[in-house]
Amino acid sequence: MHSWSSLAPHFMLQCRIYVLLLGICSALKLTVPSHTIRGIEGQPLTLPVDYNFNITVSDIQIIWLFEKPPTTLRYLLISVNQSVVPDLEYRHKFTLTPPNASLLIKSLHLSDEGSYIIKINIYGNGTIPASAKIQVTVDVPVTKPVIYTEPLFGVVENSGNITLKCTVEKGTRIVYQWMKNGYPIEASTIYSLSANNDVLWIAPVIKEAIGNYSCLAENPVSAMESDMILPTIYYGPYGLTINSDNGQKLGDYFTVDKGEAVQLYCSADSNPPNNYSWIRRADNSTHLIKYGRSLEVGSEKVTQKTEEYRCRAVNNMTGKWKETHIFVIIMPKGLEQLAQKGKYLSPLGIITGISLFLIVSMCFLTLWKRFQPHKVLQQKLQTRPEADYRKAQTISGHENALDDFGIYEFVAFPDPAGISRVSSRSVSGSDMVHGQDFNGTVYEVIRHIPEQHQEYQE
Ligand SMILES: *[C@@H]1O[C@H](CO)[C@@H](O)[C@H](O)[C@H]1NC(C)=O
Ligand SMILES: *[C@@H]1O[C@H](CO)[C@@H](O)[C@H](O)[C@H]1NC(C)=O
Ligand SMILES: *[C@@H]1O[C@H](CO)[C@@H](O)[C@H](O)[C@H]1NC(C)=O
Ligand SMILES: *[C@@H]1O[C@H](CO)[C@@H](O)[C@H](O)[C@H]1NC(C)=O
Ligand SMILES: *[C@@H]1O[C@H](CO)[C@@H](O)[C@H](O)[C@H]1NC(C)=O
Ligand SMILES: *[C@@H]1O[C@H](CO)[C@@H](O)[C@H](O)[C@H]1NC(C)=O
Ligand SMILES: *[C@@H]1O[C@H](CO)[C@@H](O)[C@H](O)[C@H]1NC(C)=O
Ligand SMILES: *[C@@H]1O[C@H](CO)[C@@H](O)[C@H](O)[C@H]1NC(C)=O
Ligand SMILES: *[C@@H]1O[C@H](CO)[C@@H](O)[C@H](O)[C@H]1NC(C)=O
Ligand SMILES: CC(=O)N[C@H]1CO[C@H](CO)[C@@H](O)[C@@H]1O
Repeated sequence: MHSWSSLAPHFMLQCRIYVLLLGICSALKLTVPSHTIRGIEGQPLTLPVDYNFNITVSDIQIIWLFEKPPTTLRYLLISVNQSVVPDLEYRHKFTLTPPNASLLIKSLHLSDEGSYIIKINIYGNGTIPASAKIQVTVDVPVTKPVIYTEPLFGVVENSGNITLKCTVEKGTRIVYQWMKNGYPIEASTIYSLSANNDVLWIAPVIKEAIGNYSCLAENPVSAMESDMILPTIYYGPYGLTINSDNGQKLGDYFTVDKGEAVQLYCSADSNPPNNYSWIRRADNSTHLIKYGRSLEVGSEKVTQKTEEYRCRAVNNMTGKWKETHIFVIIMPKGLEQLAQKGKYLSPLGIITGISLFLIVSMCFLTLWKRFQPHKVLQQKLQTRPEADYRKAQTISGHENALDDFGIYEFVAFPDPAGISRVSSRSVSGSDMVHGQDFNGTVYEVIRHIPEQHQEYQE
């Protein structure tokens, strides 16, 4: 029998305090572990109940009642001692095994939702009653949600909207949550949600909206997540650039050794992939060279010292296109070596070297002007150190140092933008040589050839 041996001493103490304060303590103690129980439709459910008493009793009566607000109280079953008398209407539904007061519901239906009331009476020296109420909710588990997308095909950035609808076949009390790449989505400038969150609108559609979308459907008894969907958003082209794995790039300029070829790659971010085309610009006219991402420019194809190539990226879904250009400069072998050296020497070193060379050249010019005869000069040149002679050759590319006579102008440009302004202007009667150092300074050496019989002042 339930007896009082199971009562812990501290409970007795607590109970005495309750008696003093509230006067609610009794010889019968009825407890329910949980006042709210969530059940699943079609499954059995136990409503657990515990009770204790510390007096000797002859009869134990257990009564279960059901209450659903619009309807009146319904009687389910009653037990006295070991015998159970169910309401015949619910005979197959509820089970009780006295003296255990817990009620077993065999198979839950949505209609079983409501309040279950238990009343226990013990009869010994008088009758002592106790009762409790348990709230039961019944839910249908959610099935895996499916997302419907509208439109079915892609949407062009900034010119459409996307509707995602989360649907579940079964489930009660569903709470929807949209996720992008696994993170919950809140309403924002591009996202709006329906009242119950089952529909997500993306408007305006922007590139940043691209991601894996999923829908989480939850209720008190289950949670299911849909498969991810990746809406198609057409965008771009963005960030058009031209690159090369060989050749040296400085701003818009690529240098290529004479006799070698440079491989140019054009790239821009877009969906669907861009359709690339290459255009060569010579004088004022442009020629479409080829379609495709890459272009090989052989230095022999570059008819001028500097040639402009344009890459155009076209996204045929967005209807947008971008174009960028680069200049390919053919480096004579000698100057390339000098430029290479410039990588290891300080820019100041190169400048000093060239300045020295210019001063020497100026001295020769003066000497030449003063002692007209070529022969004297020729002899003097032959006595020059071999190193100086070779240096002159490397800069000019000419065989004879005599051809190097002229007025040299040294111009330095601190930025690559400066080049285009100068190099596009043709300087008549002069040669132009480009050079560069790694700091971004670009310099040019311009040689003016004076008229044979013109007096040169200064
Ligand atoms: C039973 O317990 C209650 C408090 O829990 C106490 O007031 C009562 O005196 C007890 N009765 C007996 C017979 O021990
Ligand atoms: C319950 O059992 C007790 C003894 O255990 C007995 O005295 C009493 O009559 C029984 N009550 C009923 C309704 O059978
Ligand atoms: C009463 O019955 C329920 C369900 O059948 C069970 O879980 C529980 O352990 C039982 N309690 C006792 C005291 O036997
Ligand atoms: C029965 O209750 C009366 C008063 O309610 C009390 O005087 C008497 O002692 C009780 N008898 C037993 C056996 O608990
Ligand atoms: C979304 O686009 C449809 C037509 O495709 C249009 O009827 C609807 O108003 C648009 N909704 C929003 C929020 O822009
Ligand atoms: C979407 O998910 C797929 C597979 O998990 C992954 O490969 C892809 O990179 C994801 N896309 C985005 C935009 O996160
Ligand atoms: C790019 O577009 C042109 C004309 O629009 C077409 O002839 C060419 O085949 C396209 N190239 C690719 C790779 O789609
Ligand atoms: C290039 O075009 C400009 C104006 O568009 C014109 O003034 C110039 O003469 C043209 N040059 C050549 C070489 O065709
Ligand atoms: C867009 O370009 C792709 C290749 O880049 C091609 O397959 C497709 O047919 C083109 N669509 C239209 C409408 O031009
Ligand atoms: C573009 C660049 O790096 N310029 C630097 C060149 O070097 C001077 C000092 O030597 C710096 O002040 C510039 O910023």
